[in-house]
Amino acid sequence: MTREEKVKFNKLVAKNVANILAARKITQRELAEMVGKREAEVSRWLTGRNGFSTEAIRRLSDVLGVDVTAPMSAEGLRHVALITGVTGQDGSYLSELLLEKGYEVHGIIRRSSVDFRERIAHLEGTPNFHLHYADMGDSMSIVKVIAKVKPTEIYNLAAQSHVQVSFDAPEFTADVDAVGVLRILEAVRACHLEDTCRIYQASTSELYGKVEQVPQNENTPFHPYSPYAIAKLYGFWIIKEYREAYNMFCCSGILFNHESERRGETFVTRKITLAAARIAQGHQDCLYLGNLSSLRDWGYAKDYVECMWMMLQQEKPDDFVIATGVQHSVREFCYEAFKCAGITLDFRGQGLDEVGVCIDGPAKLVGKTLVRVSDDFYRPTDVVNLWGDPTKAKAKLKWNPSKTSFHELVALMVKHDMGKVAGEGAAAKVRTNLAEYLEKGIVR
Ligand code: NAP
Ligand code: F7E
Repeated sequence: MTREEKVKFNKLVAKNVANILAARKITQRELAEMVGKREAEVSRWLTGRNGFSTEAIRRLSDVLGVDVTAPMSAEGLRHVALITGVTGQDGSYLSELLLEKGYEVHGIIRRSSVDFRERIAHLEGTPNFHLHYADMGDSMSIVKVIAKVKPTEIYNLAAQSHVQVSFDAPEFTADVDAVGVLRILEAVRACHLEDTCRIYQASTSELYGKVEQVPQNENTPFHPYSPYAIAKLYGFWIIKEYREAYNMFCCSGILFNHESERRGETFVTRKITLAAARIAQGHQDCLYLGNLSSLRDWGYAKDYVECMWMMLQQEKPDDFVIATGVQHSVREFCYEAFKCAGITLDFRGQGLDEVGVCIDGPAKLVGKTLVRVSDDFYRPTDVVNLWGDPTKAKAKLKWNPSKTSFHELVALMVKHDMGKVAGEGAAAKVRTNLAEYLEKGIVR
């Protein structure tokens, strides 16, 4: 440890011990008796200036029954989060948020033939950030991690999260997205943590599917419309069931689409922002999309992970719709993204014949068709009218759905991808070329 780290460490231990004493109404004299030291010595410890010997830390941890070196809340409670899906878009932002809040953060990762975990690479090696191998399809691996980590909060974000892919791999999607939730719940019970561990389940606006009401709130009936949504419906209900049957603190966040610079490249927003950047820089000729009229309520992922945490800090477990309350079409997202890349599009025609033509921008692009529709990107059943009503989250969680506007979201994604493409150059060209895309089996 450097001198600076030592000072920080001593301060943390001193603060933890002081918090525990206050929460449990233990005096310094009583603590001195418990550890077999003079009160003056204990008093010096608590200033945090003199430092703690290894022996002092062991004694304090023993008598107080808690690791006094671990991050804790002001009430002297451990703050240990386990995040499944830590390598994903939301998992990476949530890790950053919880680390900032002083949590000990543990994440579940799967073995992959490629070792680089792009979204969390900057966190690896950070104190308080730990990774464990497990798989949502493997009960024992989940039990082992939960038994070892003893989390106080679990954020279950792991999922096969691509709707189109759920038509291609429906059984895997059901196993991970539905039964996986049950595995987490049962593991918590098997480890006897059901009274102390709070659980967040990543539910989704896809539950509303073939919508029966707009905008959608917590009372809107569900009509799931894909294998993904049907698996997630099981997750939603099993969370509710364990809340009622076993009095467990389980919450579902019914999150509407949320995007970012870290969004997977085959979701429509990121596919568009990357394509706009590549087309603007001459690395791609045309962007092929599916249903341009599909409507979504798009928010910024960084704002949404805050809500996950807020839900678990409530007095009572509950479910919340998280959305911006503003709706746009895929076509509008596309127009806005190209505009941010310096290209003005005009959409002409209908259905499969609709095209986006450049009417203003770099001279070599004006008059060219830059967006086309391909039925390869249409789904067997598509959800086309999602629009969330975040009134409950605003009132109860005091969450601000307007923190990042649609325009700001598109702009920050395009800015990021303009930089990424400039850095990668032509090497990135093949990734969104239609033939390559299909050939790689990324989509049907
Ligand atoms: P994402 O980027 O696709 O991340 C999914 C995560 O799940 C990845 O870390 C992935 O690991 C992990 N995972 C998949 N299968 C697994 C398995 N068998 N065992 C262990 N881990 C597994 O998704 P996201 O956008 O961050 O979304 C997070 C959660 O919110 C998901 O449950 C999603 O369904 C839900 N959701 C998302 C949105 C949205 O708009 N983003 C909206 C509503 C709900 P690898 O990196 O190894 O693949
Ligand atoms: O599609 C249409 C497509 O794949 C949005 C996941 O995070 O949010 C996400 O699911 C819309 C659909 O997201 C293309 O048909 C048109 O109507 O970006 P997406 P999603 O299906 O809404 C929910 C809330 C989740 O829970 C999921 O985990 O855009 N669309 N053309 C296209 N979609 C894609 N992917 N590619 C196209 O070319």
